Amino acid sequence: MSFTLPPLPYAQDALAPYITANTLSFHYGKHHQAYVDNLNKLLGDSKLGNESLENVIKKSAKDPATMGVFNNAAQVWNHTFYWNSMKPGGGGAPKGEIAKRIDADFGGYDKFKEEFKQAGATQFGSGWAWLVLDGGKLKVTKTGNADLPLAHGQKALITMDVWEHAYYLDYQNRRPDYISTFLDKLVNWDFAEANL
Ligand code: MN3
Repeated sequence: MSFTLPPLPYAQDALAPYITANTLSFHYGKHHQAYVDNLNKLLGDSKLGNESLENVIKKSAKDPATMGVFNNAAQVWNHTFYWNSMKPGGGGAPKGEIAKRIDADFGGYDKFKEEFKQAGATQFGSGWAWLVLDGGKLKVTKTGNADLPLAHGQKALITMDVWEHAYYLDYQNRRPDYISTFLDKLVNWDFAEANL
């Protein structure tokens, strides 16, 4: 069995002008595809390849001998989760259960926003900013490179890619502008709520 690239949940130009089709053609079409291809190459005929992607991630985490498998498997998972963390016409403050939980655990949407922006802006080098459920409480976290909440016993609700390839074609070095745009125009709260 081998892993395949899941379809994007929208057209490549659907997030424009905030994230352009040009960015998605590279980020989804080249980077995400490369993680899938590398993972399949590294797994070869190994039995691990018959497991779910989540199990491959859990079983390869924290062992230096399987670091390549972990990095590529986690990046396959992270990117699929990231595409779903955005939608055309998304962004702004959430409604419903997720809004209540954000109010309860952060003291309001503005406080959450500040923390999430800070996490994304201060992740040194490549990585991810997350909204996670950790021990029944919502938290903002950041991870380096391919690392992800699943490897830390947390449940991911939303992620934002802060590797340069996620924003450089549209925002160059302006990572804070990309982060603000993600929150104001793109974030998919329906997805976060479904993950609760
Ligand atoms: Mn990426």
